[in-house]
Amino acid sequence: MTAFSAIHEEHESDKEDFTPGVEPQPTWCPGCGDFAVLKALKGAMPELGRSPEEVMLVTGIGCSGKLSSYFESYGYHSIHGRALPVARASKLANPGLEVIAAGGDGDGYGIGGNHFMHTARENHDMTYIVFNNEIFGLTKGQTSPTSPKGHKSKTQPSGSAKDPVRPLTLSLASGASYIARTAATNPRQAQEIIAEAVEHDGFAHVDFLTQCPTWNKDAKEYVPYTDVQDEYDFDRTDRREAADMMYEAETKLHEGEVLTGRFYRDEQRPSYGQEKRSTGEMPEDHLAERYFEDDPEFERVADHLIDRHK
Ligand SMILES: Cc1ncc(C[n+]2csc(CCOP(=O)(O)OP(=O)(O)O)c2C)c(N)n1
Ligand code: SF4
Ligand SMILES: [Mg+2]
Repeated sequence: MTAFSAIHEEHESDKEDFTPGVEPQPTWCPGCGDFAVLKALKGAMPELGRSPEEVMLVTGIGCSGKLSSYFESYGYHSIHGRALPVARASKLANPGLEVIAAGGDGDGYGIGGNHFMHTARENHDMTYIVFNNEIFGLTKGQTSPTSPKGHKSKTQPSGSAKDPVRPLTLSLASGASYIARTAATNPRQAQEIIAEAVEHDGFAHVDFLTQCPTWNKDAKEYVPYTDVQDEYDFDRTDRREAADMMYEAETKLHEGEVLTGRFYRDEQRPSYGQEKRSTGEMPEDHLAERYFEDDPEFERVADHLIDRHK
């Protein structure tokens, strides 16, 4: 196995293979929804037959950004709002990696909103998990782009005057080809959705509702939740029907009803990489391999990293 052919080989892995030797225990607060994302991700990977050396996890900054420290794989803890550009570069350089980006609502829908919009538009083949706790958690509870109107915080003591971002609608309008919402209180659905998102060829966006009991005490625990597939009759391959369903879910979230599930899927649209390779704009051989295949020092380091996981 080389650094460029790790993926698609047969693997038997266990969720414990994704627990790192260094910092195996997350330092999130008791009751934090972020634990559920880690659990779902660790559960989905063996289900898909993936092993740590096949995965690149890129995170932003926030409590959510710590995910890459607690998950064993290639990882990159980037800067606030910039997980997606790093994830895109990783996928372009080595399409043989399963690339996952993750970060908070402030990170992805606020400061990184521009990257979110264009990564979706270009349909880069990756999974993007947004930990949506409706506040800035790490910096102690300030109002975020998804905080509901009227939400009181240190930055908005009289209550937020602004309507929140509609993440699912924004994602659809931008061009994501797989869009789902799940919740920390719904672990089985969360694992299934993450597995589906990782398998999807194209930009897969998962809005993951993660309660923050420390700084967002007013927030709901995101229960009871309803799975839209069970309760609503809509065609998730139809943009208009998906858009209506998303609008309803986003409106109801702040009225106390949590609608989760799969909202949109487009299997037909080629991913950025597929499109570029089909027009000859991108080489068939991996860019990373092109630069490093003749470099003995790179090979030595790559082999060493891979040996660690054998
Ligand atoms: C460029 C930049 N601006 C601001 C900050 C300060 N900062 C760190 S985390 C954070 C907000 C995190 O909120 P969110 O993305 O929702 O993640 P959470 O902690 O809620 O998981 C901010 C504003 C920073 N690190 N870098
Ligand atoms: S501050 Fe909130 S989001 Fe951060 S670890 Fe604690 S509970 Fe989780
Ligand atoms: Mg947040």
